[in-house]
Amino acid sequence: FFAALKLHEVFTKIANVVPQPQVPAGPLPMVPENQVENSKLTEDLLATWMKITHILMIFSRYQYSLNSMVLSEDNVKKVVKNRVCSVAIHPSESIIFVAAGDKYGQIGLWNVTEEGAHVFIPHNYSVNCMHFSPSNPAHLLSLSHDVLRCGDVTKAIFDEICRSEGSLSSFDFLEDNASTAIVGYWDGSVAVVDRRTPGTSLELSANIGFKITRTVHVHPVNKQYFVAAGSVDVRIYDVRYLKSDGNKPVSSLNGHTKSVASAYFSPVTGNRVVTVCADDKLRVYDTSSLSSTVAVLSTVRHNNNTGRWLTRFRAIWDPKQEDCFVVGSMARPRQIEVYQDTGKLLHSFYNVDYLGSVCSINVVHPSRNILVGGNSSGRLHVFKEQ
Ligand SMILES: *[C@@H]1O[C@H](CO)[C@@H](O)[C@H](O)[C@H]1NC(C)=O
Ligand SMILES: *[C@@H]1O[C@H](CO)[C@@H](O)[C@H](O)[C@H]1NC(C)=O
Ligand SMILES: *[C@@H]1O[C@H](CO)[C@@H](O)[C@H](O)[C@H]1NC(C)=O
Ligand SMILES: *[C@@H]1O[C@H](CO)[C@@H](O)[C@H](O)[C@H]1NC(C)=O
Ligand SMILES: CC(=O)N[C@H]1CO[C@H](CO)[C@@H](O)[C@@H]1O
Repeated sequence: FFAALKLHEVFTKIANVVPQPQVPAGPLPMVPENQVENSKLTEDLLATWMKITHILMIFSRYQYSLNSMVLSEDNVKKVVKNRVCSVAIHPSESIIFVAAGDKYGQIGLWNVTEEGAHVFIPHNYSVNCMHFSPSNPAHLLSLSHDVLRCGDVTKAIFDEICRSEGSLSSFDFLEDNASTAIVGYWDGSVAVVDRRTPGTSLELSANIGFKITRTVHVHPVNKQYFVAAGSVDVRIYDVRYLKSDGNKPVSSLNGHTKSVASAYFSPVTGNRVVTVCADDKLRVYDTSSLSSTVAVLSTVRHNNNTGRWLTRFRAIWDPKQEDCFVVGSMARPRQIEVYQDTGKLLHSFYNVDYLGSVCSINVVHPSRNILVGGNSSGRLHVFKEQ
């Protein structure tokens, strides 16, 4: 109590010494204390304040990060011999490490901060789909027509996970630990792979009534659901109820009038699916509740006429941004586009000096601002923050 009393006395004394405020009530002009000497510097300071605010107001933080990503000469490299059919990026935060799979079975690995890329040939046919294992990125899984392999750097082996008579198109993990996966077949069916069972055969092959299955993708939260996309069909199934025949979808994503190149769930909630269709449309569906038919949220006209020499476009979500996806483009100058799920074009990545071709296959780093685009002669282009 005495200490508090003392303190009170001290404050009263100080208050008596400090001069009374001279500032009038009401609005005051924003002029600095020693106006005459520093007027130019003050003007600059206030202009800077205005400018940085303006940038923040017209661009979201996300757009700001997209704008900061650039392509330099060093970050373009031929990594595989032929057309890029798949790309994967290692989740490392310090070193940019990418893998590209090509049309004739090559996998190129590239440490982007280094000169050379190194080519391996673990497949006989096109490498259609590739992912680093989410729980153990020492494993690079790669799928070609006849086989799914796991490149294990700790053993220096491209092991075989499953071998198939039918022709495989794509795969995705059913769990983060990558012990089971769903695979799609060009003949339309899908199958489950369980790595814990011995041998390299598939567990269950299921006819889902598709003519073609090009992509399969597992829901990020409810991992029993996967979306399959093929000719004009895009449907969501529950893997727990798959049987060899007579499978009924949980949901259908209707409206496609030509063949569909890809369908992927949004990365955090799975509340959206984006599709690319040969009818020149990108469609975003609202999959927040999985009723038998789900509604289209937005449609974007998008020239998909890649022709026979280029890989077809696949729109992929930015894993860091639940509502934005990335897709190649036929527009000139050559560019890679970023859209919001509302259909709004947010950003175009281009560089007239170093991006002179169409990038059909792209991948975005899970935590850093890095985008990798692959073209049809084995070249990768890495846009990154400087
Ligand atoms: C990759 O590049 C980084 C930066 O130059 C270097 O420190 C690292 O040793 C390289 N790693 C390999 C495996 O070449
Ligand atoms: C790749 O093709 C060669 C030549 O046709 C064949 O001998 C080999 O068995 C094939 N490899 C695999 C893994 O199927
Ligand atoms: C992988 O995860 C699933 C589901 O969480 C679990 O049932 C399974 O035992 C795990 N497998 C391994 C090898 O850890
Ligand atoms: C791929 O990119 C490289 C470098 O940007 C370019 O020289 C090459 O012509 C491109 N390939 C195709 C098929 O457009
Ligand atoms: C409208 C249109 O030109 N659609 C094209 C989209 O791309 C596919 C495949 O390249 C073509 O077959 C379609 O004609």
